[in-house]
Amino acid sequence: MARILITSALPYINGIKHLGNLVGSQLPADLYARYMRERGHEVMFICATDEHGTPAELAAAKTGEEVDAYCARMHDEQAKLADGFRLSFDHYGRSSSPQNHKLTQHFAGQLRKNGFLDEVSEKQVYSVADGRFLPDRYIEGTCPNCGFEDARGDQCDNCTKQLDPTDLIDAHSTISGSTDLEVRETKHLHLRQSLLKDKIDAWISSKTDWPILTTSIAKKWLHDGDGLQDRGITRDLNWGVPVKDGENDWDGMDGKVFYVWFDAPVEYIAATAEWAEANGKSEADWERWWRTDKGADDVKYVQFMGKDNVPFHTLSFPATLFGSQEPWKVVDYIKSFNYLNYDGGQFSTSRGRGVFMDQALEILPADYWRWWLLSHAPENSDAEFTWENFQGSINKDLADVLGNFVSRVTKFCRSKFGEEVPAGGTYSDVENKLIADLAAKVAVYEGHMEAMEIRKAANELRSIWVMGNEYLQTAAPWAAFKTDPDAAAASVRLSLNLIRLYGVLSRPFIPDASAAILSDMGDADAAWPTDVAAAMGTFEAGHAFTVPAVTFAKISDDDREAWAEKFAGVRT
Ligand code: B3M
Ligand code: ZN
Repeated sequence: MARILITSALPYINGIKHLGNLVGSQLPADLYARYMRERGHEVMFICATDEHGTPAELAAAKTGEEVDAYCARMHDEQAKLADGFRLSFDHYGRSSSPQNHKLTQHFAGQLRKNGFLDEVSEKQVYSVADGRFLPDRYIEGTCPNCGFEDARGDQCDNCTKQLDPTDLIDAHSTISGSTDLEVRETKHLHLRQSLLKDKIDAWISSKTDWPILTTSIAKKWLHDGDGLQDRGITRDLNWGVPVKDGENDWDGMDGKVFYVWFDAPVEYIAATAEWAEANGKSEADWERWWRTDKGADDVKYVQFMGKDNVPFHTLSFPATLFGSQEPWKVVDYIKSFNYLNYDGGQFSTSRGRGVFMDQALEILPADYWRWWLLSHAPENSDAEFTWENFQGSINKDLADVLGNFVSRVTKFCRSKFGEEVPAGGTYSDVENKLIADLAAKVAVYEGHMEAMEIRKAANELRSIWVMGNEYLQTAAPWAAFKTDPDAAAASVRLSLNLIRLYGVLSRPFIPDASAAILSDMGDADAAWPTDVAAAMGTFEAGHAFTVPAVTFAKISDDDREAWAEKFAGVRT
């Protein structure tokens, strides 16, 4: 039994996330967490809302709420949706928590003590029209690296380069659109990432098993151009973690807060401390996940995120942890994702384009979305959501293959033998071969789940479902029943065990449907089939079940068209 720490990139607080966000980190992280728990490992699965920065301030200003009230409300809303999608976090924290304030200030103090912070008098963009300093995200312009015209002040979404606002060409305020921008002097803290370049470089190079998507982005920013740059980690904002050196004030830093990307990853740790407090645990209980001097040396730490978050997790956050010169756990594996597009364009929060988490749950159960999103996860390239594809996958995989098998077998059994596993007959070569084939395929499925090869795992699971229908075609118990009822009984017995097996294997992907199937089959707590042959003999003659109600309803053409139209515009 291993100990596995899993974190998903923290969703920004400002607004409901869309399905592209969901499949880019939280949902695959949940799949992995569920699977690892199934296999008996000790899992700590952490997520939180990322609550600082200007986006939160401006979103609150829009609704007329105080920013802390806005964040509290939106946190609850996002937590409810996470629950709706059955994201099985051990804790869903808040980056505005006291724990995160304390830890973030602690890291800054360590970095200062160890010589990794510079106090720099910095030139900052001031918008005369807006009467304020403009934080990164409120300045847009052309990327000096790739020429992309809508690059943001902190990062180019096109080439992923981390930027400073003054790098942009033709910069303008996104608040007023004004180009009347002045550069004024103010003091800020810089994290001297460049001093840690060799250490980070050696660390990344040692990660030979990481996805190419992850290491290629990291290496690009380590080696391209001038290499790893020092980065400003403070901002002139009211909302955020006040700049302090541990618990002490910091000269000349009044009114400044840490940059949201400095405190957000620290929240992975702080949220685990929040978990401890919320559950009546001790400091040692969370430290054993995070401090290698306190038990975390045998933890496997896996992070999930979209590709745009990779630079911060491979360079900036490790720089904070290494620079602290304290024994913090650093990530062991980073699973990153490309983008999911929506019907010929991008999902977009700011433009309200696509399907958002709340809307999705209003029209269909979570399992439908989980299955489609995970089986189409944008692993090796960008993927695209279309309503046709969605309808096709759901109707085929869930309704025709899995749902139909469950329903045919249980209904046939009820009509001929009643709602209990029938006695009589023995498994023939056909059944024994099926069991052997299943065992081999389950091993392949487990390998893909272990390796976080999500599409491959979904494909394997689907092909395991298909085997049931193929078997039914061959064994044809409805025909056998007339001539050899014992053979029919054996077929049905095997098929009922197969439904149970499907229920367990499918649980990480479609937890609600699996739980309903297993409960109807009279084995709600069925354990993972470590021995497939033995698992296929679990239900013996006489075991009672009830025919599950419709497990998956098909999506009609009318529904599809109505939804395509409903979600064609922008969300207001
Ligand atoms: N909130 C960006 C995003 O949601 C950011 C991730 C923080 S992870 C520490 O894409
Ligand atoms: Zn660029």
